[in-house]
Amino acid sequence: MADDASIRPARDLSIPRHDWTLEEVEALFARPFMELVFEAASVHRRWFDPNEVQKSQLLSVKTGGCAENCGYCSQSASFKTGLKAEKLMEPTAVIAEAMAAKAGGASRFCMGAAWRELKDRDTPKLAAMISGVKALGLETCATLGMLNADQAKQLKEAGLDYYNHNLDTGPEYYAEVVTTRSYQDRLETLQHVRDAGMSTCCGGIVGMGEKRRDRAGLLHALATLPVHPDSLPVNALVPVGGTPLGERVLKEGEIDPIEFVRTVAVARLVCPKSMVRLSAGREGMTPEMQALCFLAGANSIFVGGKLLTTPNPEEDDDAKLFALLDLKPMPLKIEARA
Ligand code: SAM
Ligand code: DTB
Ligand code: SF4
Repeated sequence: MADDASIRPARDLSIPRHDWTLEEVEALFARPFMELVFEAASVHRRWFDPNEVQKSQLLSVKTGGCAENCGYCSQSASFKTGLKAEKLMEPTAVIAEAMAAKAGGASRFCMGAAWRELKDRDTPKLAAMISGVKALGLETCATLGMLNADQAKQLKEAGLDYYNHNLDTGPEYYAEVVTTRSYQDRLETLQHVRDAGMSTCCGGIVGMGEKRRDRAGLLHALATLPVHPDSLPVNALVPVGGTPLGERVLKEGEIDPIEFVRTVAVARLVCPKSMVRLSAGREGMTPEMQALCFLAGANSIFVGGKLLTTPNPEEDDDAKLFALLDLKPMPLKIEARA
C-alpha cells in the first residue's frame, strides 16, 4: 500500500512562494538540464503566453562619472574605461528619444543615470522627463541609484511605473563586486519603491566570476523579498575593458551558456509570475541560445541598438529573431504581481 508521502501530490511549482531556502534553490540548479527547462517552460505557460515577449528600451540620461565602484561598470569614476562623462539630459531630448523608442516597438522606456543616489536638486528635471514619457502612452521606468522614501513618492507622483534597482549577485559575493554600498542599502531602496506604490525591477548579473552558489544566492534573495520583483532582469556580464570584472572575464573566459540558461530557468521557477528579462549580453548570444532562454521562461528583452553605454541587437536583428521564433510583442498591460 502506498504510504502518505507517495500519495501526497507534488508541490505545484507554479504557485509563488516566499519561503524558499538557499538549499532548495541550489537543488533546482542541480536538476538534470532537460527536466529543469521543461519544468520552467511549464510554469511559464501557467502564467504567460509563451509566444509573447515584452520590449523595453533604455536611455542613459546621465552618463559616467559615478561615485560607486561596481566592478563591472563602464560608468564608475573609479576605473579608466575611456567613457566620456556627460551631464543630465534635458527633458525634451529624452522625450524625443522615447518617441523614437515607441515607434520602434518598445512598450516601456527606462531612464538610467550613473548616480550613487538621486539628489533632490535633480528631481524636478526627472519628474518632467517621466511625465513627458508617460504622456506618450509608454510605461515608465527609471534607475537612478538609491532613493529615500520622499524621493520615491515624488517619482511615483510624476508618473513612474517601475524602478530598477538590482541586487546584482548573491550576498556572499557582493563585496567582490562593489564595496561603496551594501546589500542592505539596496534592500532599503527597494522597500521605499514598494511603499510608494511603484513596481520593482530587480535582478542581477551572471558571469562575473561568481560560483553557482552565488547565482543561487541572488535568486534566493529575490524569491524571499516581501514581494517578488515585477520584472527580474538576468544580465550576462558585458565585459568592459578597464573594469576589474570585465578584465577578469576577458582573461578567464565567459560563463558557460548552458549555465546561463539554467539561471534563467531557476529565476522562472522561484519567481513564477515575474517578467524575466533576458537583459544585457544578448549582442553576444546566438538565436539558438536566445531561443533556449525564451523556452526556459524569459519573456522580456531590451530593444534598440544600445543598452546604456554598450551595444545591443539592432531593431532589424530582433525583427528577424521574432519572425524566426514566431514571437510577438506583449501587449501593454500592468504585470501581475506575486
Ligand atoms: N546607477 C544605477 C544603479 O546602479 O542602480 C543605475 C544604472 S546601472 C548601470 C543599472 C544596472 O545595469 C546595474 O545594476 C547592473 O546590474 C547593470 N549593468 C551595468 N553594467 C553592466 C555590464 N557591464 N554588464 C551587465 N550588466 C551591467
Ligand atoms: C538591467 O538590469 N540592465 C540594464 C537596466 N537594468 C538598467 C542595464 C544594462 C547595462 C549594460 C551595460 C551598459 O550598457 O552600460
Ligand atoms: Fe554607478 Fe550604477 Fe555603474 Fe554602479 S552600476 S558604477 S551605481 S552607474
